[in-house]
Amino acid sequence: MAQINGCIELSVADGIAVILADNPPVNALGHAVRQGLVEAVQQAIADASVQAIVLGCKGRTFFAGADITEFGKPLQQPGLQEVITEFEASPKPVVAAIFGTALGGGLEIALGCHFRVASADARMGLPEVKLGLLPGAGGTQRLPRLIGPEKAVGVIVAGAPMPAKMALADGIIDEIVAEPVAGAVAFAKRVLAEALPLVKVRDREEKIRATRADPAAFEAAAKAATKKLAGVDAPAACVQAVRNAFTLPFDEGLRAERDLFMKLVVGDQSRAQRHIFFAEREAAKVPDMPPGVKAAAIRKAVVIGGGTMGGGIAMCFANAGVPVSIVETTEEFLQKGLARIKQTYAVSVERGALKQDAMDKRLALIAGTTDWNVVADTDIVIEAVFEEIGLKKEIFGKLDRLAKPGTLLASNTSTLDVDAIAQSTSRPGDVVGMHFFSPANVMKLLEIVRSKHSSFESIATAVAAGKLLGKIPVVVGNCDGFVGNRMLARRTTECERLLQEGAKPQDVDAVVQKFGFPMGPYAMGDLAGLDVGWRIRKGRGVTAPVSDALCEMGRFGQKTGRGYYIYENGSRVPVPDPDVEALAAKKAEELGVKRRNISEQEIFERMFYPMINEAARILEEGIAVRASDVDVVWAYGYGWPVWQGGPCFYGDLVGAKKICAALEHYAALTGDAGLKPAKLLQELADNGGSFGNFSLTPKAAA
Ligand code: 3H9
Repeated sequence: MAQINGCIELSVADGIAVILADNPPVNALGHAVRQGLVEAVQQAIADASVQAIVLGCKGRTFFAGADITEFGKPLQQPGLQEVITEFEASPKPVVAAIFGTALGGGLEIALGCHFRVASADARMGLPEVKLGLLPGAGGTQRLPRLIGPEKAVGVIVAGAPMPAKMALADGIIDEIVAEPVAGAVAFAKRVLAEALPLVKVRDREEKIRATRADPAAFEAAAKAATKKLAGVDAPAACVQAVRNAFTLPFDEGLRAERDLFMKLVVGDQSRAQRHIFFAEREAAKVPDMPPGVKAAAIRKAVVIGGGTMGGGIAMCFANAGVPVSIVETTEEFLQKGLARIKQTYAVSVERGALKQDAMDKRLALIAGTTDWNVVADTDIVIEAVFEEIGLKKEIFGKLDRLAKPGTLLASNTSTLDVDAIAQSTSRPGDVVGMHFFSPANVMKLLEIVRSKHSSFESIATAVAAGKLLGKIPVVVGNCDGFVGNRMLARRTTECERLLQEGAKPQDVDAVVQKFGFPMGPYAMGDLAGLDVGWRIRKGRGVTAPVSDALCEMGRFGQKTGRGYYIYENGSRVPVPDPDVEALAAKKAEELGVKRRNISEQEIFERMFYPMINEAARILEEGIAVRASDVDVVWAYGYGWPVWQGGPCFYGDLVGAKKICAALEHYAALTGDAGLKPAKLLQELADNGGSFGNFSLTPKAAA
């Protein structure tokens, strides 16, 4: 065996050269890997004893793509396209041995091999679009030649990986094998024995010929794939690159692909999406966590409260294969809650998103009871009852008496004081907040709220539980509304003010949607139910005159057919309502607020800058330890478009100076000192700093 460099080795046995990469954790195709691969394949080609070559990986996966950390830096040769060309041009057959996740450049290098085998549980795909990119190492030219441009455009624009079985059916791989490298070696020997021709994917024309003659089906597929992606650059570039596969000769298509890739990789959208990729992985890391702290195993769970949130959380456990019991106060509430869960699963089955037997398995994992003693034998309890501190304290007192030592006691509170909840037990260290987002079984974000008492073991267990449930955990500090809702409150305040000052809900929603949010704040309020915020306001003794008046009229949003908008006959499409405008005008008059035309620019700034300002306060106080954590919260909990990178990333793009100036203006305009620039934001403005370079020790550990 020859060690080519730190990550590539080459061995020859029985006339077959095996090239193995070892670049933990995911065998990303970084510079050393690319360099080693070229050297290895050239040696194998030059070695007269070698008749065929196998390309595989050590560790947990075949190449999971190009090394994303290298993007945006000067390319160190050889580039991935050059590496692939070396393999493709080999006069000796090359077989890729796929396992784990062959993604992006990983699949592209496999497509440059003459044959591909994969283990049954392997997954492969071209997810570059999720990083704001397109496959830049031949994927857009080779995949259409294997599966046809119509299918390829869907696969590349969606960026979703496919299982080996599907890849086999589509002709992406040639065989499913029990063990990747041994299977690939056996396959290579068969290629030699049967003298199979070495047809390069680049030379295959049969799947693109028909599209070249009549591209109508391709154009329709491209339109369908990009339907909801207006304003995002990468999907359109993917489409153009795949179109090139049947309109241009291969080498020209490859050059055009590289040009499109280079343009995207330096753009703000891809930078934003790459930022979110790494931010998501960073968010669960707790900087002051001592080494060696272990998360407790989660084998059984209890959820207190079978309402919408409780039911959704119970579904998360069942979906992850963990038995869960729901505790309710009465049999009637319990049955109602269980029926809602069943109904939610049934809708998924109807839509074809879930198989009936999977639904049955999940339902079998969910039990319900009115007997609190079930708490005595569980690893985690998540309380999901009404947002009422007295009630929560009472429940935690009870949990304290009943739960075995070491059980993680979590509250799904969205705003309340987790320190106070923890103090209602004799084991405050075991208490954390686990704030799920609605619908809990769908939304990826999980805010893990560490109180000043939370032990590191509890935090680690909560993070591990979040990952087990397929969530993206972000560890945050304890304050009113934590990270997400605290920032949202700033936007909500501006929403009320803008109505009084003369903006219409549809104008504001249009601005927020144009930025890329799936919904504007008023349509969102109508969907969630306006009574929720009304109740919270009443509890806190605050008013929002227009919104309060709507609620007093029984206009709670979609569920009552009227809210900020009208919803006729059960429709979910918001229709603007002149009555709301009239109501806003009336309230403005009562309050002495002068109404005026409000520009799109002002709406935009008032929707986004106060939130960015609040993010700065949140960072100052150590409620979030990284600006990127704030971005993850907004991307995964509130629909902030990933190609806009999150509030802090976006704030850096605009620049703290510009935001501070606008905030000073709006603070003067509204008389709200809370709109004045936060200390940190002002510092960034004064010193030319950025959120991206901000760091702070977490509050709880300070
Ligand atoms: C591409 O290929 C472009 C080409 O078309 C053209 C080029 C010219 N690079 O996710 P995990 C790190 S674009 C660098 O927690 P899992 C990750 O940050 C690429 N680093 O593990 C983390 O680091 P840390 C197309 C990477 O088991 C660690 O590895 N490929 C890369 O849950 C573990 O990651 C993709 O988009 C990378 N490519 O999931 C695939 N990938 O431990 C992106 C991961 O310091 N990767 N890291 O936090 C994934 O989807 C998942 O990581 C994967 C494993 C499914 C592979």
